[in-house]
Amino acid sequence: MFENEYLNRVYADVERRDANEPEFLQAVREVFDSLELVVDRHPEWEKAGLLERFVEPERVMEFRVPWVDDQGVTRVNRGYRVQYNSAIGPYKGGLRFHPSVNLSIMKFLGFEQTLKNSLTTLPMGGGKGGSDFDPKGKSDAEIMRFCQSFMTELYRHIGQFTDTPAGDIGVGAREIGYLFGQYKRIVNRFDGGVLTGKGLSFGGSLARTQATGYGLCYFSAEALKHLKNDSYAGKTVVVSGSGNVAQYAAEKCSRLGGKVVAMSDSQGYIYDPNGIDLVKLFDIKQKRRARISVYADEVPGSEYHAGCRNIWGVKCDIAHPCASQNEMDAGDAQKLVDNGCMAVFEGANMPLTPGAIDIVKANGLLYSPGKASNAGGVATSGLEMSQNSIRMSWSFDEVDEKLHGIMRSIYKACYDASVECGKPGDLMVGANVAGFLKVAEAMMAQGVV
Ligand code: NDP
Ligand code: 2IT
Repeated sequence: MFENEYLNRVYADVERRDANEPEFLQAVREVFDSLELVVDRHPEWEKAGLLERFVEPERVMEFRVPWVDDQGVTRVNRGYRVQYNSAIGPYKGGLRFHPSVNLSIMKFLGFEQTLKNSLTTLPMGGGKGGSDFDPKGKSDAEIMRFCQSFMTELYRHIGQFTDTPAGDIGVGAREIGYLFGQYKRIVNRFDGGVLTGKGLSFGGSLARTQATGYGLCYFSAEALKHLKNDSYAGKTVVVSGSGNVAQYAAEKCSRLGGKVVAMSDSQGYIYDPNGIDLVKLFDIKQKRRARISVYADEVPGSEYHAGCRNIWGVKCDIAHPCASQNEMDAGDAQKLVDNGCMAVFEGANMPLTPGAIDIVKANGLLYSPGKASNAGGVATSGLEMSQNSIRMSWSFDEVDEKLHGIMRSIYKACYDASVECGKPGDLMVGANVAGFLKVAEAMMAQGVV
């Protein structure tokens, strides 16, 4: 499967031990494909069991989360925290509340987060957590009781020098607020650095809410400029999802001159040939927490179509998948190609299946993996921790400028590594190799731990 025997052997072991974890295997395989280009140069890795250690999370917690719903019925969910790798800093990464959450998804996200955090230039290791709890249709009181129960177990595993969770799918400012409140109550300490994505009144950073979406567009603009001497100006853009990442990606690329004509949720997508009205969209999603179909009910000239995958049939120049893993398969990617799309930049984590990546790359589209292009969120979480440590808060523009600089340097690191590997412009290879080399160096320096 791989040309290198060491990669083959380690991958075969992962495949055997983690046979029931398809998303984790998918993430490992993609990275190993890229490492093929550097592993021969590092015979010391095999001797130190580096890859064997890298594919094993340092620690996995799985726990019961009991809570009582508004009818007085006891419910039980499963909670997780995967402390994947702490070679370059304390574990850092989001919490996901979604019914699909399982160990495979937690591990793939922790694995990706480790490489992503390495690319940010900040000292953060990788972790991820969450629960199969479904926030949809739950009252505020139910969400609060669930978050309190979740934190009642999680608190003993986290801390600013140990592990700092944040948001991800289904976990936004409201949930982080409830989680922080319960943490503070249990430990009797205002330890701001224990969670990021906090509200602005209790230690949150300006621009963290916007950071993943904005960062995605800063990265993409850099790639468009450097590789194609082009920009968002005049481009038609499709953004899947309509959550935190999608909303602010849509806002930033519109500001940079793109026209976003389609967005989605897990049930369907909207098409608005005039460009999505973001004030309306933010009102529907942030204030009313309603389905995206409401947009088509309220905006003349727009349409709603059932089936979120069909969004990839909408003609566009640039595609930003910002919903969830494996949301675009080979057939979807082929539709983008057939419609003349020039670039796919990932906002979500692993939104393209391996088949979709093959098609996008084989047809010469620009492509960036989420671990590079969506790293602005966690990078700004790192900036939130810095502000908490120095007990100061920076202005929106200061944080945004730092974020912009970080995204530029991530792009440069990916591009430089792609050149180094003899694949100039292959940002997937560049991200995997650049992200891994820093973690590898730190792991080698710290001995067999
Ligand atoms: P949100 O919960 O705010 O939004 C998620 C969006 O994706 C919703 O529109 C949701 O639709 C849709 N969605 C979720 N699951 C699926 C699915 N299985 N199929 C189709 N659509 C789905 O999450 P975020 O915007 O925070 O996260 C989106 C992606 O970005 C995730 O992959 C996340 O890991 C990644 N990411 C997030 C960062 C952050 O800072 N928040 C940072 C970096 C990456 P519906 O409402 O119908 O469920
Ligand atoms: O996938 C991700 O990078 C996130 N969900 C953000 C993690 C963080 O710690 O801000």
